[in-house]
Amino acid sequence: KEQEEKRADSSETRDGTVKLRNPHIELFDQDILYHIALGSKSHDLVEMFGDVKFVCMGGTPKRMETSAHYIMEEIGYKIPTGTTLMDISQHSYRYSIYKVGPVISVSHGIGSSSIGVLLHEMIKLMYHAKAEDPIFFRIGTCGGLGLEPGTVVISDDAMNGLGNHYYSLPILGKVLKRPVKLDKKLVRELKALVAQDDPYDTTTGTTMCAEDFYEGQGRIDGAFCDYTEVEKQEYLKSLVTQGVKNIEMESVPFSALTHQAGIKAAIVCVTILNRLKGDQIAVPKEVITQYQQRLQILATRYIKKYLQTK
Ligand code: R2B
Ligand code: URA
Repeated sequence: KEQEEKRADSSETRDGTVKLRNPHIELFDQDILYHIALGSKSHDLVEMFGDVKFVCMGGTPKRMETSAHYIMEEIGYKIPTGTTLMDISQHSYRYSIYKVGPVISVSHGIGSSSIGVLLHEMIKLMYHAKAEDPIFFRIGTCGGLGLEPGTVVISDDAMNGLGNHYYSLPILGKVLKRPVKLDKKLVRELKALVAQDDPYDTTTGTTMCAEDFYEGQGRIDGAFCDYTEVEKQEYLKSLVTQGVKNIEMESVPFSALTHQAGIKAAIVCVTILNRLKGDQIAVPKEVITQYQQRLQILATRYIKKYLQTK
């Protein structure tokens, strides 16, 4: 098992910089990262992002801005008095990027195609910037299976709605399957950062990645529903027996594409409801915000520890 992990780790490039597995890019005069409003010629990407060690992704622009402020406070990063953190990609009107020293906080939107597009551009950004050994985190919300709302789940595996542990994408009329792989050592390191007195549980397990929030997650509260509550319960219970702890919408492309790029990555999500008990999200916004802080806390513990040892 250890050897398998070592082999997975060695997919990182030798000098730590991200290698692109696309021969075409180097032949372009400039590479335009359209959805994040950056370009390899229009911007000095090495100067702007060469120091990046962490890329934290989460669903919404606001949450990633808040997260950037939290990280700034925690790592003691100072920006000039009178200035504020800026959304570097504000002109894209798609994703928002905040940078706090070696940490990027970026929004990814909802679902596979949204995070997929962003991952292409963030991986290329790390390549152009010559960033060394960047670690990618996804911090997000999810539906839990039999877990108390507010539980933090560190994914140790991910699967799609068919139970497959790969990311399938139609490319040139054929389905390409890329294996899902998460860094087991990183999962253990994150687990080790759970404090005895954290007033909530943190667990590990498989994350199911759905292509939809409603029917794709077996909800009965969408605009359509062609199954019964009993069928839904049977399905959710079958997921539990497969070791699935939570359901969200980005884990499969995130873990497959970071692995494909040789980038170390982890997914940490907080459950905002127990799907065995219902479908509607009735928790007040403020409570969800508090839950989400738990993810920032864990990610920041890792970031601080990492920065202290470097
Ligand atoms: C969790 O929450 C979002 C849907 O509400 C989706 O992005 C996800 O994975
Ligand atoms: N996000 C999801 O994708 N599903 C949930 O149930 C909650 C958050």
